[in-house]
Amino acid sequence: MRIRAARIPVPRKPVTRSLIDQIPQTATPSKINPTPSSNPNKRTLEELTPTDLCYYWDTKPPTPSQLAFADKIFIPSRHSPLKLWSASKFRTTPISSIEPEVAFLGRSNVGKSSLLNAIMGQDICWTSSKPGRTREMNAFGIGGTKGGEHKVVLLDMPGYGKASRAEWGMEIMKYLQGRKQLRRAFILIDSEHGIKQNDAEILSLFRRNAIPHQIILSKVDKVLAKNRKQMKSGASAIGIQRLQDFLRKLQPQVQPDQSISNGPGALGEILTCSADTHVGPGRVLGVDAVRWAILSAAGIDGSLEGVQPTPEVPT
Ligand SMILES: Nc1nc2c(ncn2[C@@H]2O[C@H](COP(=O)(O)OP(=O)(O)O)[C@@H](O)[C@H]2O)c(=O)[nH]1
Ligand SMILES: [Mg+2]
Repeated sequence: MRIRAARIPVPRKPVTRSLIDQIPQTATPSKINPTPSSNPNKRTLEELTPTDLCYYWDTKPPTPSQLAFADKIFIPSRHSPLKLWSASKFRTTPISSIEPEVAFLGRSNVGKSSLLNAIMGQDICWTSSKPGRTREMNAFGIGGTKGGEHKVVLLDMPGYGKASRAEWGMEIMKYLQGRKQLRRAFILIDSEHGIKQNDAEILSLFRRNAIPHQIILSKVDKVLAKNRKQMKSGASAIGIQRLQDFLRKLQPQVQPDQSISNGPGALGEILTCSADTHVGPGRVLGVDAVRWAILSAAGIDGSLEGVQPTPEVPT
């Protein structure tokens, strides 16, 4: 049970345990050595790989060279990232572009804009601790060169849920259903809260409309460690196990049995990120795997770039 829940002075509704707290801890706290440097149960943030942080059940985790390739495409330059357009109505979005697009959706305050900034390596999206501040769809071009073309377009969508406008939901769905260039929608779920009712409704809508989608668990620092200070020194075996248990628990919710769920579920992998946890120069926790997922969705795997990821040497 998190102590924070007990501090709420006058709860308006009964205090319920968060999803994370309900997951049994499979490793025992007694195994933790309090001195991280010599602690075999603690991993530095640099050491954490997509296999530790994510859950891949239908796909394979990206290799180190694929991650390096993805990072290279997203390195900021004079021509990338570029803000391309903003629109509050689907009919005002430019239709002429042919570049593959991916959209980022989620409840207000889930961390969409923070993640996009981390992905693009630049504070180009507006972020706020107050929900409902992104009121438009904002499009950003990545991998552009002098000629102005972009390899992929990222869309920051208005949040749904608290402080959002009901008609945005309609506009977003119109966009997602009608947009030929859309390759995948990434749906962010707050790791502190799990799948809320409006997330479940969006997921069901996506399944019914057969829109390709994938889940990213945001703010994963809150699962990996108790607080920022602890997070800085790395992730404990317990924290990683707790995250893996959490991801496994989400699988049937994001990819339910097709015979009962009306349409295809999310892609068979769940990514995680912590947009404000820096892992090294220009590196943010979980972001390399998200970058690779964007490129995979857009069909940019290096084979047409002349910069093929180096094949992995079997060990
Ligand atoms: N602890 C934590 N807070 C985050 C993280 N990402 C974003 N936040 C905070 O969550 C709030 C909302 O972020 P924002 O990116 O504006 O969310 P959006 O409304 O979905 O675009 C801000 O106060 C951020 O600082 C994260 O990875 N960990
Ligand atoms: Mg935002």
